[in-house]
Amino acid sequence: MTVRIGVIGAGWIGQDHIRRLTHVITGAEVTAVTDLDAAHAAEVATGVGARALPTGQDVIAAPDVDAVLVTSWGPTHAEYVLATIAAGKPVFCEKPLATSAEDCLRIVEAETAYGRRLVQVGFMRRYDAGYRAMKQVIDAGEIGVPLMVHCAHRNPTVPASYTSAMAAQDTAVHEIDVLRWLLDDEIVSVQVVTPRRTSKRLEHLQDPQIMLFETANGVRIDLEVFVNCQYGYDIQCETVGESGLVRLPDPASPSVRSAGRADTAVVQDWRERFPAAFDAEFQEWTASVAAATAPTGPSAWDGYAAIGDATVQALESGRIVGVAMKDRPAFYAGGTAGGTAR
Ligand code: NAD
Ligand code: ISE
Repeated sequence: MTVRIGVIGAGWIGQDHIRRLTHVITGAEVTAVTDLDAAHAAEVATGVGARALPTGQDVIAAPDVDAVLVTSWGPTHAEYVLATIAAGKPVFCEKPLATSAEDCLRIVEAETAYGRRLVQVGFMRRYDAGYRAMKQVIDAGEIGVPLMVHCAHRNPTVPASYTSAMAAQDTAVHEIDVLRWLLDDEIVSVQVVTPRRTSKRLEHLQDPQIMLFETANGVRIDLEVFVNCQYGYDIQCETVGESGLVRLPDPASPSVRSAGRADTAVVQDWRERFPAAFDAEFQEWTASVAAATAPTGPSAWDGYAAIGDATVQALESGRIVGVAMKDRPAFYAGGTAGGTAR
């Protein structure tokens, strides 16, 4: 069976996933596309032989759409995910699942009431070979019990629409998700420390930020979020255990020696950094839709657990803020990860 997919939002990642679904993975075709910019949606749709539809609701209702991909702006995700659940169709939602814990919980409740998992969240790092190798090392006990994790999440620049709260809601969600999965642990408190601000930022923005998390098992995590670092898209993670440490590898890149220097390029964005992870994520999701089985990747519950309300409060108050999560419904039992994306 070829899964017919409708896409809501044809911006950077929408177009990249449309390319992936059309040319890279097997078993999927894009049949419908919408975007606030109708002319742009028409252009993107024509490029892959799909229809352009006026709204997201039209995409969700379309009879030639078996499953929905939400790649619009974060604040619009909840509305589309809820409407797709109501239509009884599977939905892959790029991160964040929603921009508040309240909206994430509405999705969790709607999916639980529907009685079957329909939602997968785009936390693609769980599919990255480097993170998977780290998890194997930790799970095998090779570094002993994890004690500390040092992370950095750096982007070269961000657009003017990026706010200080998005450092938590849009950027650090990746680390919160992947650390819950790596450590099989939950974040219980957070503090945000604000260093001197870079001059290479828009006036409204606190950048960088240092987020200090504590987990239920007492692991301490420091995460530097620096979204105007200028030099590249740089994701670092080092887990220190009782008897060793494991460090996330950088992407393979040749070292070039020329003119008296040895240089290694730094990738510039998420497309260059995680291409294989995105491909694996979509191949597995498409297969689950085709088989009419529950998605195997990060769930709506994982989307809720990663959302950064407490981190935003910590930034705004300057205090240590406790993370008050609801009890996980039995519906989402089975660890902090979805399924095979462990
Ligand atoms: P973008 O601004 O390039 O694209 C978003 C598109 O959605 C725009 O074309 C916009 O017109 C459209 N849109 C907005 N609201 C809409 C609505 N209500 N209905 C239809 N279309 C709408 O942004 P982007 O970089 O492509 O990011 C999109 C989403 O993907 C965000 O949630 C972002 O966090 C996520 N993302 C994830 C990763 C990752 O590493 N997994 C990387 C980039 C972006
Ligand atoms: C963006 O939306 C992503 O998901 C990128 O992976 C992340 O690095 C960036 O900070 C986000 O804004």
